[in-house]
Amino acid sequence: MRVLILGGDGYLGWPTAMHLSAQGHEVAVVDNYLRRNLMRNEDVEPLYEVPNLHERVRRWKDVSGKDIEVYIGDLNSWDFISHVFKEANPEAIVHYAEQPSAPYSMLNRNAATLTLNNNIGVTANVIFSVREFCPDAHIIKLGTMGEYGTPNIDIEEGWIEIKHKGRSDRFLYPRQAGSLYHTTKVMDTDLLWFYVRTWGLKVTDLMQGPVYGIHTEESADDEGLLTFFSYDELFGTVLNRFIVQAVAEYPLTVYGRGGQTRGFLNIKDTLACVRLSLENVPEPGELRIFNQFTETFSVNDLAAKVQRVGKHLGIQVTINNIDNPRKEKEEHYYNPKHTGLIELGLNPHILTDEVLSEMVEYVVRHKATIHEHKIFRDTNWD
Ligand code: USQ
Repeated sequence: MRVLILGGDGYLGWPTAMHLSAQGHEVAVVDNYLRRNLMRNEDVEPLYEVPNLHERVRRWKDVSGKDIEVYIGDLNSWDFISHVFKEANPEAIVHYAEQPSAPYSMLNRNAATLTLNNNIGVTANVIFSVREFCPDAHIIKLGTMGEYGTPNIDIEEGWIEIKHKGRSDRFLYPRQAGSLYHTTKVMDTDLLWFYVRTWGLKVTDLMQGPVYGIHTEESADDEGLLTFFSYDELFGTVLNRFIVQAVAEYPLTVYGRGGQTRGFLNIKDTLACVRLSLENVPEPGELRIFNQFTETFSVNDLAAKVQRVGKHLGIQVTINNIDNPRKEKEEHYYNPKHTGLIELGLNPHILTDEVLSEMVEYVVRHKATIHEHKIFRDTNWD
């Protein structure tokens, strides 16, 4: 398939581009380096430098023999996005092109408006571009499990049947996000659902949990193909952060009581989930929603695992319960369903001690470039 990957420079975007290219799809990537710029502006560059998209694509061609087209520009600009869609004529669009950080969205008013304008604006432009240039194309949108929040009932896979005064109907499962970033994802879902109903678009919305991991199959032959590895408070996800903290012998930053529970997945499974969604196309007029994670853990569970693995590797890991900078429940019920992607054929990579050890050992090689001041800066929801 001809696939356009929006946000193709990101933590997930670049590995997805290589994975789909390796599987024989014709891939083009689009990015405006928003995340790179935000990381530089906020002084939170990742653990090691990664080459720009043009260089990444050259390296990929060297190891795989396959071409990936690159477009650099802002998808919020109609001139730019319409040029890209006309030229690439995609059959599927993987939409990652969003400001991806919850803490960044809560930093200040500028960060909040950037998140709102970028995330909602790009999603709207994607919808209008599909309608105008490729109405049969399938939009695969990266949403987040955080759209649901942590309700005191089971979380269904996108939809819920509600019985009320003797009648019943099917609705989007209630959403109640915990940050402005997560709220923009709720707004995206609403926008997509409106245009699915109105224009009969084909959409898959992937409610993804926090991702961990560094290596994917496609990055095995050249370290220059590795994705960003962020460990800072703004752009690093919790398990990646804990691994770097362990290596730096910095006490693990468990926020509050640490009972916050989320659905996690290995970056390799993100790629598999996106490919399975791509290769199993929904019907026109269908908003298909999958809960994209493989295992649930509390923050305390993760800290204990990292501590145990650290001990085996001769690293003494300490855990520090610090005042929670976020507004979130620290102990709660959490039982989200996640069968849709398994039914499509997902074969999960489980978080074993071996997987954790490999990550720790890789980070040890980069210990010299860990900067402690990036680890915690107390970005507060207040
Ligand atoms: N946490 C800590 N200590 C830390 C960092 C995080 O205790 O040093 C806690 C947070 O308070 C939260 C949980 O760990 O309860 C997860 O935090 P996170 O930073 O790994 O994840 P989050 O901010 O929710 O966002 C990440 C990605 C985002 C994605 C989301 C999926 O950055 O793009 O949408 O995971 S989910 O969490 O399911 O909404």
